Amino acid sequence: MTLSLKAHLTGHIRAGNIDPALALVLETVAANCLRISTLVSKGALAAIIGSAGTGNVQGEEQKKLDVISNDLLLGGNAWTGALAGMASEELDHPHATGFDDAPYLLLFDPLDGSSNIDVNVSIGTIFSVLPHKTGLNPALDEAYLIKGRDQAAAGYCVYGPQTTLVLSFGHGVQAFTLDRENGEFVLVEAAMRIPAATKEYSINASNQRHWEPPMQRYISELLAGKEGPRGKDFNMRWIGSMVADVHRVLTRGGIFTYPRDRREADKPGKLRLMYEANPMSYLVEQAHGKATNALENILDIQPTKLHQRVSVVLGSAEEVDVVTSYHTAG
Ligand code: AHM
Ligand code: MG
Repeated sequence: MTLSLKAHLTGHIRAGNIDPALALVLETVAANCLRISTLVSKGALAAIIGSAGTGNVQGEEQKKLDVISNDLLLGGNAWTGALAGMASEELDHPHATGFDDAPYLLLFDPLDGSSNIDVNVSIGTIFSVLPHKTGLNPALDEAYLIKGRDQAAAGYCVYGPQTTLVLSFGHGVQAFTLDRENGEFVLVEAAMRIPAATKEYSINASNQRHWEPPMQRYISELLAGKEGPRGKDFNMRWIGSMVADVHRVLTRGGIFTYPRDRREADKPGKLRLMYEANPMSYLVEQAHGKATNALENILDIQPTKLHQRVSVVLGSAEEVDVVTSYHTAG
């Protein structure tokens, strides 16, 4: 028997594991991801390929699909009455929905892996749901500066050969594949689990000369294989879309890292804490993996800025422990 996302959420509402407002938020996000997935699958036929000719708050070039996905998520999630506001990687400041007393805030990277859009490689949407503290103005950045540990839910939708939604609201991690004919997400994995040990790693090796010494040491030991101090061969996979690289880690284990490097002292890594690192770290912990910024648990970082960047090391616990120990030693 197949179980739809809706049926899954309804079951958890009955069991007291999720409140109806949060379930509505997740269902609505999924419905909007379905719309993005339809556009992605049409590619050039839907005129979504190429640059939008604009830049985002971090000075990065925006692709047409970045802008379209952002608008779609903002518009499509505003109506539920469960969200007081939304913050996006593509917006300078948050967007208030008008429901100032609503219990939740939604944060998203509308289209992760922008460099892969035009070449037909997996991309995705990453999202995080935070509690909205009554009294805090949802149009202001401050309302969103909450630790990842306090997320009410997190997830992503990967647009690959299949469109798969992966989410957690604190009761493990579930994966749902889109059944296009019936227009619904169907449960395909009830409890994703990252094995503690792995032989696979994921890093953009072209930045190697810029890494700090502990990361240089770690990767050189993996490259040394059986003959090196780790005593086993490792394989390398790098898609270049965090959402797809982390999906592989959640599916079969591995370690994914986008470390800080020595180029820009004031920029601790490329990835964004609120839109990428926090939701992915929440999923990874729920799947029995670990996530640190090479020094401390990502979910324990107190955010100070909405668009803050962070170094990311996540996945199979044994490897994350090794990387973190090299960075914290002496
Ligand atoms: P984006 O959100 O603008 O797509 O940027 C984030 C992406 C991640 O998906 C990926 O891990 C990383 O940037 C790849 O960056 P690079 O190609 O510079 O190594
Ligand atoms: Mg991204």
